Amino acid sequence: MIKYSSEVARAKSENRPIVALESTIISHGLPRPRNYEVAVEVEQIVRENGATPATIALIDGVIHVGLETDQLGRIANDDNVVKASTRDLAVIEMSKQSAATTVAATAHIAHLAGISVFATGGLGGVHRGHTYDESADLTALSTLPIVIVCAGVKSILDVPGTLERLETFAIPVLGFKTNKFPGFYLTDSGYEIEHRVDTVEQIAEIWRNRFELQTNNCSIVVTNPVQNQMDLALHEKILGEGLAAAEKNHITGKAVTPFLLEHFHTASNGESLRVNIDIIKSNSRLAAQIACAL
Ligand code: PSU
Ligand code: MN
Repeated sequence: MIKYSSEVARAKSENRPIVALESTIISHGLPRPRNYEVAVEVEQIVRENGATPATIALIDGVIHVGLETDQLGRIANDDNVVKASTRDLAVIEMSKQSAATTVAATAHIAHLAGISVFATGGLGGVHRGHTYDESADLTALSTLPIVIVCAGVKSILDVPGTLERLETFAIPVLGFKTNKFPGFYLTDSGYEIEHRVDTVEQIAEIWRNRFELQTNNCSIVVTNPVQNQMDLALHEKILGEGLAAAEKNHITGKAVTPFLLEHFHTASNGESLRVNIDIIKSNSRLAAQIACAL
């Protein structure tokens, strides 16, 4: 059911650390042509930090764990690539479409493939103002034992609402070298995190403790704040305009997040793009280090 890239197949057979990478950020989160370049650069960062990158996507209905260069190019550049969450996977296998996977779907496939560390930019979560718009990322992470490295949840979301949902799902949230919950484009969302860790060895110890305590049925969220954040006033202005534009244009369902991210990249003249790229690179580096420590 799963096709592995030669690189990932080798790492699996030699039992070496692997980092799963999602593909919706490539197809629907970053503009062309930077998206392809970033996807390649992120994989290289994982390798330089001692792990094997496994970018996950569906090509012509087949689940791929690890993409060859031409397949990465297809996910980045083909207009027919759809955004797939967990519920879409079986349908896309049947219809033989190509799809990029969200955090939820990527985490699911990573777990099937025996990979336990995963890097993304910002998690999905509870959307502002829309009571029932809550990313399936949250429910997926509530049932999958993996470590996910992110810069918090996307700042377009209802951050306190999302933190409450993470608590409900008993998903531990760790601040890497911080007690402030990161705000994706911003270093600090304005909300505190109870648990701070300063080394990857501490994360590995928590991972092992969970197995013994049998509190390992869900994910561990490791949050890694961006160093050089977006200008705060610019962020507020663009966010307000973006939310209003989404409402005015009746953007709903899975189109909401790509719409708002695209609005940010255009309206900020590439400033949010710079930050988003910093985030995904830094998270991939940390994920590789965690994979080695596990
Ligand atoms: N992080 C980013 N850019 C993205 C995403 C995460 O920096 O585009 C994607 C992830 O794939 C995540 C998805 O799962 O956005 C959330 O979409 P939704 O809100 O529709 O669940
Ligand atoms: Mn949604």
